[in-house]
Amino acid sequence: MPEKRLPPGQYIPREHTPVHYGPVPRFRPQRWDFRVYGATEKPEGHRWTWEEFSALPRTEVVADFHCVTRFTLPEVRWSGLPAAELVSLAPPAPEATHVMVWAEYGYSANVRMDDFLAEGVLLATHRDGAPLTPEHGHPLRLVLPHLYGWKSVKWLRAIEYLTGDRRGFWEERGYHNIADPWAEQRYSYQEEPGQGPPLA
Ligand SMILES: Nc1nc2c(c(=O)[nH]1)N[C@H]1C(S)=C(S)[C@@H](COP(=O)(O)O)O[C@H]1N2
Ligand SMILES: [Mo]
Repeated sequence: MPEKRLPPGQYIPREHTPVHYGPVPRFRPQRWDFRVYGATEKPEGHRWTWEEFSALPRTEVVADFHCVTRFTLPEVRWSGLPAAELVSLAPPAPEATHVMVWAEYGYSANVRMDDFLAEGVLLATHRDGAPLTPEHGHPLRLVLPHLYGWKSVKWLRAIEYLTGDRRGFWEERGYHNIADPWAEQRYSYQEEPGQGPPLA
């Protein structure tokens, strides 16, 4: 088999263990909703119940998944609603430049609108053909395969359109604002001019 290229500093682990900060939330379908708010075209924003959200169209994406702790999971198969479809169902105001992705318990990650609209970005309900397990984000998570994994927010509850950038949970705690694994954008100090990737 030809060797596939990995982003710099990454390796393929023997096992996969879930990675997250804090406990796994319990899914309560009656209470769950998904919202799009902030700089939306429609001032009142958008809201879906679990039943409504489950009826939205699904697409499959197969992509490598890169965690900043240096492991890469090869060829994970996700299915869900493409983020670009969500944006057409819930259009942003023309001034929107970024999105804040919100999870249960206040975890968040910021992304540029162009990264959110990129090909392969999904609001995923399934992984490798089965519904997400609780540890991997059930019932809904974002998947942004072209950025480090901390931006692939599990237990997704809302998208907030922003008219300017604001840092999310890890971006405020020393991690890079953009998080491109191919450019090895791991830490926030690399955003300073003249700071390259960290030494191994
Ligand atoms: N809500 C939430 N989402 C999260 C995290 C988290 O702590 N909370 N951790 C992130 C990190 S660092 C990674 S690498 C991936 C891991 O996804 P997995 O556990 O399904 O492999 O989830 C991301 N999504
Ligand atoms: Mo991660």
